[in-house]
Amino acid sequence: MHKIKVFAQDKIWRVSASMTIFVEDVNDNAPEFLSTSYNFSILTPHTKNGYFVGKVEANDLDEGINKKFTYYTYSSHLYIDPESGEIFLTRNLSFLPADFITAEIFANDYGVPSNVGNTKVNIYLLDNYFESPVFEQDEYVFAIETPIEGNVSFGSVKTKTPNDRILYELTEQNGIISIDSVTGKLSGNFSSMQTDDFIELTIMSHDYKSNTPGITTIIIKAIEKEELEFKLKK
Ligand SMILES: [Ca+2]
Ligand SMILES: [Ca+2]
Repeated sequence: MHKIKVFAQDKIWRVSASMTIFVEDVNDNAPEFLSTSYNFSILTPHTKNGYFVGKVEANDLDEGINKKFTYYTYSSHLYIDPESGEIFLTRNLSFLPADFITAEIFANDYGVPSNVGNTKVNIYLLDNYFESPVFEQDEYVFAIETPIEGNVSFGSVKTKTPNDRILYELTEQNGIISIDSVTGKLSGNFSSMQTDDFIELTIMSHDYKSNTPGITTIIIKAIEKEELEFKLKK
């Protein structure tokens, strides 16, 4: 919004008027999906027309009409609710030779010209669920030299039989530690940690083919820098 004042003047009179100009939002953002790909699994006996697969979600950073969008897909196997992003099967898939289907999902905004965002949906068709993904260690212990500033990566966790479907997740957020859900790499911002402080957290590994997640514990101990050097010398 801009406010301006306009003057008009002849030899005798001078008049002015204030104007307010509203600048409409420019549609410079495409709807963006929260994830670049989504993995879902279905037990084969459930693959019937109308079966609820899962939900995708996108956001558009524009305003007004430029922010509004609808979901759609060209897949003949899937229907997506244009408003909610909920995905349903349109047919029985048990006849398929593959145990896996993939589809592209789009979100098209109402701006002129409009913008399109996209994501990928992978759906695994299973005869039964697999066992839970077990971590290589029941407990991981990490030492952090204090003082330490900024966000640092300090290690990683891994399951015994890694596959590209496993997702790692912290069971609680403490605002210090974060985990890469795909690689299991750990990072933290330890600027508030003092020597001898320690953090204990639980991490889950989800293979979406499994009913129950794998679980491990990480313990992070803050060690004084000199102490560590001393230990190394010994
Ligand atoms: Ca937009
Ligand atoms: Ca905009």
